Amino acid sequence: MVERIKTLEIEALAALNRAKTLADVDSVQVRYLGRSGLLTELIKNLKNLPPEEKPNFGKVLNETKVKLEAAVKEKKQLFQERNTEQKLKAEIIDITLPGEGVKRGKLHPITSTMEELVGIFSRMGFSIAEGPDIETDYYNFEALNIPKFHPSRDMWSTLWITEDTLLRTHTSPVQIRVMEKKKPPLAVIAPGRVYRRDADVTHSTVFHQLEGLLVDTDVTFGDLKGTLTAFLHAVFGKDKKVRFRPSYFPFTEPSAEVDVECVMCGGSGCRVCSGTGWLEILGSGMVDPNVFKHVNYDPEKYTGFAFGLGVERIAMLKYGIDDIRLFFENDLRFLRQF
Ligand code: 2NM
Repeated sequence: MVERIKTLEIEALAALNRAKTLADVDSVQVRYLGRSGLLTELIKNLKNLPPEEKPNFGKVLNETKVKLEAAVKEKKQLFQERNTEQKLKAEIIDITLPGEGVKRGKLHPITSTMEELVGIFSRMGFSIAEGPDIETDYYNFEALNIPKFHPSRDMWSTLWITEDTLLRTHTSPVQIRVMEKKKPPLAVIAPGRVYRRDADVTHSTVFHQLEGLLVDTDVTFGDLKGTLTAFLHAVFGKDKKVRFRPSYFPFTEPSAEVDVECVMCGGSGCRVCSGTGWLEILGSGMVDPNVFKHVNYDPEKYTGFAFGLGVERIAMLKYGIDDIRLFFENDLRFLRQF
């Protein structure tokens, strides 16, 4: 009997030695120490032995049981530690690896140009106004002294939506809406998208305008000249010559176009200025009394000047770009250069 117990012990210890995983240890435990394990069965059998043999066998069985239990426990601990170690090793994060880096975006050249131009007028005291891209005939034309069927409507290559609605061809309707709501004195600029049925190297169906309006008592053409000269000097440099040329717009009288000395050739004449030495930058004029009548301003009491410019044209001159379409293609090779 003692022999059998010893053999069992040796077998069990050998099986534990061969164990490669926690599951192997578990099965050894079940086989020898489980509820119907080999050792357990022997212990259960104790009660059938003659009384004089019980103490000795009981002692040996118990010693073996304690020994095996300790061996199982030790082996389990070993595997558990090994498992934890492996898990930690697999989860290790190398904090010395270089990071992904955040790719930095930048403003579109039209956005940054618009911000620069708006900034100049803001510092002069103009406030910013905005309005809808889809307008009515009234705000885009009628209120600006451009009646239905008038031949001057041809100038705006309009994209019509219905008989009465259109994509605004300029931001002037914004100024009409401002004048409807507010009494003079006022000084506002209207930056925004405008639309015309026109597309080539210098014209885009969608482009951006910055228009301005100043109304008060006793506003003169001299105020217009001073304001727009200061603006052009801020954009192109104080050393640049500026000139005012008579022109025509239905909503201003008198009207003038404003030129700046060519920034490409310094006025000697080149391809960009068509050999004239001058670049046409702004349209402007004194607000026509008919416009004031539409917004219930008394033309006998108030005078004002207004102006407008194309943002793409300024950006093209600023950056030496000869094709307007580059601004709308979103080619990163182009956009990354600004
Ligand atoms: C221009 C040129 C001249 C203009 C006029 C007005 C308004 F609403 F006050 F009548 N807004 N903008 C104006 C005047 C625009 O752009 C070439």
